[in-house]
Amino acid sequence: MSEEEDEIILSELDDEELVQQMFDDLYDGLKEEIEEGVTILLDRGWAPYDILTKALVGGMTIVGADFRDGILFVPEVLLAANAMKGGMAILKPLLAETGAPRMGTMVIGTVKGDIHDIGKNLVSMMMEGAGFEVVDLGINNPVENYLAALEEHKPDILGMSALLTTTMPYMKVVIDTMIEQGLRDDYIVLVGGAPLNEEFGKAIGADAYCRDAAVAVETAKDFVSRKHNSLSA
Ligand code: B12
Repeated sequence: MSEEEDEIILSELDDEELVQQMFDDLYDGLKEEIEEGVTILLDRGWAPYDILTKALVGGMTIVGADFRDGILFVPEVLLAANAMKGGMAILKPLLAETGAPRMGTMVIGTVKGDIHDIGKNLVSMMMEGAGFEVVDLGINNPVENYLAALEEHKPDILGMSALLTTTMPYMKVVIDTMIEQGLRDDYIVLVGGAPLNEEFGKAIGADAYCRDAAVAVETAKDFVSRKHNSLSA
């Protein structure tokens, strides 16, 4: 890093400059700077959700584009992901602290062969903030993990995440196994991840594909209230 960059004092930047600087810091994988930036924006009255979407997800979108174009490589992206997680950790309790009424339970995990977890973690955070209890199975989950968690936690919703075109078909393996075991209709199945789309969600037999965490929350609320209404009818 050049001396000039060393001298940037984040707290002296206005909001717009700070967000731009956070994009750069995320790109450079500077976790402490990202944590500082998040704290400054919180002190300035920014809503945790806005910091998450505008500063962190916004920065990750730039990283994603340069990774796709071969400008960034796995080690750099891992550092950026680590910096993003540092910022997310500060926001997590704040997003969960909304005092929302209990909505239901969700089991969520990234499918077998896939280690991407930033999007899944974001969905978990937002769902918790909306009043759902979330059981997070982490990454690289074979079908057995999902089935064991369904059995143990009896959630309303099963959420699966996949970021690779090579791992997204595994979601169908999980759903087909649920069908074979007569379990499919007991759960609302939501799927997500950058390479998916609505058509894919339908084709594999999910209840819905959600393009981002905010849509996931709205969709989950909608399905859970429909489920409760149909049970009480
Ligand atoms: C960060 C990253 C990594 C990091 C992951 C770190 C981590 N802890 O997650 C590292 C460096 C480890 C990595 C590795 C690899 N990656 Co990668 N990675 C990315 C990158 C740049 C960003 C993903 C991300 O975090 N996005 C930000 C989050 C917030 O968005 P999101 O994940 O889409 O999640 C949102 C929605 O999709 C939705 N959602 C997500 N999950 C769920 C689940 C449910 C239930 C619901 C309802 C909604 C939902 O809500 C989320 C929040 O809004 C993407 C680029 C991209 N455009 O996606 C490539 C990308 C996914 N990776 C890619 C590749 C190729 C790889 C590697 C194979 C590279 C390699 N040569 O080794 C490996 C694979 C490792 C593996 N086996 O999984 C490709 C995939 C191409 C393809 N078509 O399959 C991409 C698209 C980059 C590219 N264009 O080339 N990667």
